[in-house]
Amino acid sequence: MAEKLKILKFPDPRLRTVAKKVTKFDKSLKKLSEDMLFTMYEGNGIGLAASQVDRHIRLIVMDLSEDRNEPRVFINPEYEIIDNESLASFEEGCLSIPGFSEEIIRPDKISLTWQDLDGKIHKDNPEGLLTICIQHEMDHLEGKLMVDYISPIKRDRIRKKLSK
Ligand code: GNR
Ligand code: NI
Repeated sequence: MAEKLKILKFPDPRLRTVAKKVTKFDKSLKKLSEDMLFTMYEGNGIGLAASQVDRHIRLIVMDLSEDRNEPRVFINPEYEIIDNESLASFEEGCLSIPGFSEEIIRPDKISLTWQDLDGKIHKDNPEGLLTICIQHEMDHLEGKLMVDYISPIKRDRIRKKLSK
């Protein structure tokens, strides 16, 4: 059975940890990804990075489907920006920063490589929401958060609110 994991909340310093590459594609990795998907669905999120559940490895889960029945797992993801001039703005939220959303501008032409739970390598040039979500999640793996893109004054206001 999948278990619900505790999601770290900003400004928890553990969210600033840089995640390590996954090297063992074993049963415990599969179990963690199932628990993360369960936790993501419970929180009505579209993505979740292992960093958010205090597991500092390069693992991301996602489901962008309307019916919430297309779970995806990305391990050791890497992306390259294909076109620096092509940008998209999207109102983002984060399960680690509850009650807050902000328009974030990001590159929207990227090429992506990742591994699946068997260690098999995949490549794709994603489109739309996947492009945005994977960058948001990969920021988590680098210890970076949405609030790092906004003004320090706004960030501090959110920090105070969530520290209560
Ligand atoms: O649930 C989430 N929604 C979302 C909306 C726009 C851009 C990114 C996201 S990811 C977020 C879940 C989360 O915090 N993932 O790290
Ligand atoms: Ni997030």
